[in-house]
Amino acid sequence: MIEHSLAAAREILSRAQSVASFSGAGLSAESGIPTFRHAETDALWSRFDPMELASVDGFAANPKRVIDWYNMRRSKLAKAAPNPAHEALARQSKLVHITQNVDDLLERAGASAGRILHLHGMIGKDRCSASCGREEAVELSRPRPLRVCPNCGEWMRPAVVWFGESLPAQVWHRAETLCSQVDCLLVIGTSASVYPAAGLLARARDARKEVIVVNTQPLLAGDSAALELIAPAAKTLPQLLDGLTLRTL
Ligand code: BJW
Repeated sequence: MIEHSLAAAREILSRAQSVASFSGAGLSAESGIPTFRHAETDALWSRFDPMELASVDGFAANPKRVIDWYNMRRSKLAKAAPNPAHEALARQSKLVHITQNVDDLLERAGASAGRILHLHGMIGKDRCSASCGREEAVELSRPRPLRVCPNCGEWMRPAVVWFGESLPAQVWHRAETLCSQVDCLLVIGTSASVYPAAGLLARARDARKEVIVVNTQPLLAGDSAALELIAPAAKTLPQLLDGLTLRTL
């Protein structure tokens, strides 16, 4: 069955003039990076309260707890490596990758940073919580403890998008535009439950674009317009993509 779907998906991709990828935490799961909601794994939001750790109010209530938690995740990411799914995507050098992931595993796999749209920011950067404009790169293996902004004295915080915060406007605009324009959206390892990012999938489906989903669990029950490959990304993406030359517009 998966072989049949794989062949059908390759056929769709080889016909498409333009393709973009749209990924979530499942893409990095096989690198040992926990997902947020995947029931079968040790998902972050099954162990931690998102409102305490990924919201402005949670940070204001206990900034040290939030920074310590992000630093724990940074140390883990420093020891992780891209998996074959990142590598298969990175080999498609003309593809644009829209990702909700805050890790840098696509970059480390060799994808060009200019072709990666990080909708939810990057864990490898800090920024001033008062938005004075200060940004600093973070050494993942040696993240610094809670500290104040050297410009304005407010707390520095991870440059990621928390609940209730807007996505970076230009990145979001580019992603939205792409999803209306490409012939095919390749959706990898996301539960598509967090908005507005999840709306990209609906946007592509509404515009009657081809949608191919790679996920270990069914995502689009009953949607005959989309093709779902129910399988792990690290095994599936090389089989799906290698030998094809895809481009995004
Ligand atoms: C595999 C696999 C393998 C596993 N191979 N597959 C009520 C109050 C406040 C806000 C809201 C509200 N109701 C709705 C909202 C809006 C909210 C939202 O959508 N909430 C929903 C949860 C209901 N959204 C926002 O707040 C956004 N901002 C916004 O809307 O601004 C406007 C606004 C302003 C003011 C008030 C309200 C709105 C911002 C969202 C920011 C999300 N941030 C996070 C944390 C980022 C930083 C960090 O990393 O710490 O982003 S949350 C988390 O979820 C993270 C992810 O990017 C995001 C999506 O998760 P993803 O990637 O889909 O992962 P999972 O774990 O859900 O799924 C993994 C999938 O992989 C599963 O399907 C597995 O099956 C699969 N899988 N292994 C292939 N090997």
